Amino acid sequence: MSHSPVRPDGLPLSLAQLDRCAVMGIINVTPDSFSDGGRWLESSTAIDHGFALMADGADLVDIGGESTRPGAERIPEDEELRRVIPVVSALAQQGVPVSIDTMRASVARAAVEAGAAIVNDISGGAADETMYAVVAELGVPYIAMHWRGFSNEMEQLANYENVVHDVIAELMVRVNAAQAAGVDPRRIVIDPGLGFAKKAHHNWELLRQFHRFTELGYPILIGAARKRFLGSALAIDGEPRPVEQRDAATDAVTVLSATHGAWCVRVHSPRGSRDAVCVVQAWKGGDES
Ligand code: PMM
Repeated sequence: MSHSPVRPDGLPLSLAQLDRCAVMGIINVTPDSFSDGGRWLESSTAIDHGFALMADGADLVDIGGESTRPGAERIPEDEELRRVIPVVSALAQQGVPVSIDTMRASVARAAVEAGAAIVNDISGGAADETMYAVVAELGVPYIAMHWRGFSNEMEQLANYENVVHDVIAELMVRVNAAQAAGVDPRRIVIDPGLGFAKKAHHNWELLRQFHRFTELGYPILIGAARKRFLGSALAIDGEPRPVEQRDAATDAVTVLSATHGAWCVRVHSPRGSRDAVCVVQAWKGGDES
């Protein structure tokens, strides 16, 4: 029996051969992301950080130029391109598997032309009507996240009848539209979008019912890293745990995600998650060594 998670077709070899949950290291080339904003804004520091993430256990890196923190305003397309393309290109040239975190088809295209192997679209195609056609043409794996609106409005959109049912229904609308526009269904990854138009209890309910997502048959990506709901779960006397002290909690989510069959976890600090996914794999019996 295979213990490998369901993964998308079309991955670079190093990821296609992986028999465990993959660990994606995050590079936010932004001045204002909630956890690492401003730290990697210079291309050279972002590139160095990419190599450091790989040395620290990441299997791939996710490069984004637009902050998605609640309340953030959008940036112009040329600014997004200026931030991400040199970083994508330098890392991809050195053989690092790269995914591009963007809601813009033009940025996705430029990044793939610069060497990116995966498109990670937090809007699941809802922010740019040309995204699906471009992804279909590029032929790369496509991560479609559940999303209800841009960062400056998402706090007001966190209302659900039944969060698991609603998120799956809305995500499937996007996935079906992607397929109708020519995206290969075997290249689609789904992501419940933790923290995006979701309150803490919504995130926990989505994680609690992880099996409802695996039942859909698509590979799954989980992005819980250092998010606010983890800070609240660790609060003492109502004081949330500070952002930079949430990595152990992130790694705990990694253990559970990998146990439940996630294809990939997206994290800031890969070492703990890498160790965690190796332990889960050994526990499941996937490692014969
Ligand atoms: N979260 C953030 C950004 N991009 N992409 C996917 N697929 N899933 C996520 O949960 C996700 C994402 C925001 O977190 P950050 O500011 O720490 O990068």
